[in-house]
Amino acid sequence: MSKEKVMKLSIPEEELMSPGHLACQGCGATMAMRYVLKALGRKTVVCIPACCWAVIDGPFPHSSLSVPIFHCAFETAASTAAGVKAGLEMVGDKETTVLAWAGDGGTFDIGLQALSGAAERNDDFIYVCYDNEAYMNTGIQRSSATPYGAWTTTTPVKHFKVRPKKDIVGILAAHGIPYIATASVAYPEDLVKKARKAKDIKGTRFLHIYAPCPSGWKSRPEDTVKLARLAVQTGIFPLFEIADGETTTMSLKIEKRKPIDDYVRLQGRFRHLKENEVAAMQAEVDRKYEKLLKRC
Ligand SMILES: Cc1ncc(C[n+]2csc(CCOP(=O)(O)OP(=O)(O)O)c2C)c(N)n1
Ligand code: SF4
Ligand SMILES: [Mg+2]
Repeated sequence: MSKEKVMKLSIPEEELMSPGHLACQGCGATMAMRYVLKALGRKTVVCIPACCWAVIDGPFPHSSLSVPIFHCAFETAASTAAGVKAGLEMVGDKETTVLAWAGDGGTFDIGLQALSGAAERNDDFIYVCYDNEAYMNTGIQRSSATPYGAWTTTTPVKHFKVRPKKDIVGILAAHGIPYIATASVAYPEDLVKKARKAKDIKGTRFLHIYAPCPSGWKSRPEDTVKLARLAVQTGIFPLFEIADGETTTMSLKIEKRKPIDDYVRLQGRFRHLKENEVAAMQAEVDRKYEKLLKRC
């Protein structure tokens, strides 16, 4: 018998997303969708509000996804998903996973009311927010997910964003929903594991996926995974899970976090920042990371 080692892939081979989609080169949001669909499988319906992903899948009757898509209004990802789930149950389908798929603008800002309502009712669907930290589809406007220091077209260099990123995970945790996880396109095994875990839980499940955007971050398409990895390794975007709004578990504890300099340097949206401003950013990352560790 051969002693050759066989590597076991934890990511399903089946592709539910085809090439030929309409995203920019190096789009993190596209990688996020590919991994999540691999985890959830064919029996999935996706509800997509206005966002880059409303364009990426292609014009009707074409689609880069092999699952049904329900395009809905910008603010309605969660209420649409709740309605689709109720409709499926009415016709006796209890198996299909309903996936609300929205950007940070559609989640942190305009869709927050619908999401809060669904989370309070514990409606039964998975909500993914792919976070590229601005309203990218309409030309890079600031959202409440945009971090301190970033340039956007509505926070120009001389008036860069001075407010911090909104704590969306904290807001969802306050609703006491059964499952929340952060995930990154740089850690696909962890991402797929979390999406699979979410699939097997009932109630509102929220995945916050970090998805670099070369066009909006003014970064190189080939640096997308590097940036997503640096965000985790610096503590800017830690990977963790929260069960029932209470129990917080780190998925990957970074013993020696990297300084944020490399992460900042690779992105044109931070190019204007002075040393003291980067230092302020670093101090805030340190403070938030220590706070998170205390919760675990
Ligand atoms: C009610 C409403 N307001 C504004 C818009 C215009 N609009 C479409 S997509 C979009 C930006 C979406 O940003 P985000 O949710 O972060 O997704 P991204 O484009 O970054 O993928 C905006 C402002 C709209 N379609 N409907
Ligand atoms: S603008 Fe950004 S999020 Fe939108 S398709 Fe291009 S890379 Fe992806
Ligand atoms: Mg966005």
